[in-house]
Amino acid sequence: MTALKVGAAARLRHAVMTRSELPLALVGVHNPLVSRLAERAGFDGGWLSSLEMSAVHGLPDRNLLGFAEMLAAARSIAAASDLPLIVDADNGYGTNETAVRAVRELSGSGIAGACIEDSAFPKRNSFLGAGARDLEEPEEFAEKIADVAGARVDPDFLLIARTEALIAQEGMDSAIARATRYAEAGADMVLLHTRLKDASEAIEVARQWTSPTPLVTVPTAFPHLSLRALGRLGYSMAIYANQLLRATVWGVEQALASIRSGEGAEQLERRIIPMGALLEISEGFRTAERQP
Ligand code: SPV
Ligand code: MG
Repeated sequence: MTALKVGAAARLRHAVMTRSELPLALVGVHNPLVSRLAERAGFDGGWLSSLEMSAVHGLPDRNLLGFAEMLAAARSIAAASDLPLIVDADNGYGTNETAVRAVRELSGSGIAGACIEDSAFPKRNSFLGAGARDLEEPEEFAEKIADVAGARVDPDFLLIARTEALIAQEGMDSAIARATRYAEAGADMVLLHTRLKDASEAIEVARQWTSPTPLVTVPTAFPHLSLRALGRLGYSMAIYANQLLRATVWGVEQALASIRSGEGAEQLERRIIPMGALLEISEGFRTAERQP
């Protein structure tokens, strides 16, 4: 299994380097089934989101979910399909040492890459509350990036450095300076996260970014920008981080309401996938069992 998944990092790295005008499209995959469906739908990779995994575990996204839980989820999700998986490793779970351990374990487990952000411990989700939040000092975080870059077991393991400078309202100059420093420290890609709905920051980031290190975006706040539009701006990868869990919650709530309405499950039966389709998916899992 490990040997096959080492290939996932190489495939994803190759895809980043050789992509044409469209950015690679990654999608949040919160369990092996969803990852399998995303692969079937033609996505380039999966994203193991800290927000989605925290929510799935009944926790807020505040560094409460530990690395061991993320690693276990990452391994089972990566084993279920050939979809390369990037793990959202938050701030590396505290110190440089905890971040190094995370990257060493992930890169030795067939995971394709990890994203590490400069939020101080404990982080909180970027969409939670407005304004100031604590970040690590740029030099301190650059050292963390250099440390984890050197700790990779698989040299193809893709390292995304993420700055929360725009979320923390430090300004564009600081965000660009931080990302530049993190790229110099050894990140393969950089993500300057923004939640401005008019996409003005995302547009400005791409306009000001002159380094050859490819840019990643999480377009949650600006869904009106198509993948093609993001590519035209200069982005190499777009991560649709939480749409599938939001769709899941939406579907589950509709189903719950329908059954509770007193009509039993008859109405619902017409709107959900038939049993045969679910069995086909689950039988596919069994027969496509992967061996190294
Ligand atoms: C996540 O999916 O957990 C992310 C992206 O880090 S965001 O929720 O926008 O912070
Ligand atoms: Mg996260």
